[in-house]
Amino acid sequence: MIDLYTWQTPNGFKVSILLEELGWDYRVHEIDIGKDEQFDPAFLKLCPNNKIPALTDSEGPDGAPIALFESGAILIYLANKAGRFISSDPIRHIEEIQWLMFQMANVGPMFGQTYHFRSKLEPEIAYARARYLRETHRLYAVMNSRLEASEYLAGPDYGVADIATWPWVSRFEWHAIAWPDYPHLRRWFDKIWARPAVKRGRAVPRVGAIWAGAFPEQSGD
Ligand SMILES: N[C@@H](CCC(=O)N[C@@H](CS)C(=O)NCC(=O)O)C(=O)O
Repeated sequence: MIDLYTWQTPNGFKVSILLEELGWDYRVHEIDIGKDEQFDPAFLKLCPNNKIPALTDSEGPDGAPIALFESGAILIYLANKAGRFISSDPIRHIEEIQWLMFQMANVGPMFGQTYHFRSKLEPEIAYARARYLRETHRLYAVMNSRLEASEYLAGPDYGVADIATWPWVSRFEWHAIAWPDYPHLRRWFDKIWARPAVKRGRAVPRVGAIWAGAFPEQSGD
């Protein structure tokens, strides 16, 4: 049995989307980071870095249980176990890992900082706000260029790099973007959002009022 410890955030959605794509049974454990549940000693045993997501699999490698944290590692683990959403061809495989690392090292941290500083009002952080927003827009442009040349981020096939990146772009209303500047990214975004598994995974954990699921056009501010 797979147990997923998660919350309604982009890093959590990555794993629930992949599990929904795989169609595997899994139990969801809500870790409300707004209530600091990520610091609970029981959760820290699974993730010493006090961040969701974490995952346990009672049937890990060689049939032994395994506990994992870091969303990128969890995606690689699940995709390898399934033999899906990551290619076994050596070149395709490393391209998938490359774009997954691009998400883990760039899109996640920079978009996260943009949200953090744009949600604060103190004037002394104007520099930080501008710096991270600029970096966020640069990353939107990198993805847009890549998707002009490629159907999906890592190549012709939908895979873990897309599953890792899509939830972060789905928070585009935090990023003051003008969608007309990124037509290829928008094409990719809408195509992935049309997948039923993505809609199901984006709604995990199902707590409180779930976001309505309609993506309005955004012209920036
Ligand atoms: N690199 C980590 C980042 C995880 C992460 O930042 N999780 C956030 C939610 S999206 C969190 O749990 N924050 C709680 C905290 O920092 O205390 C991963 O990809 O798993």
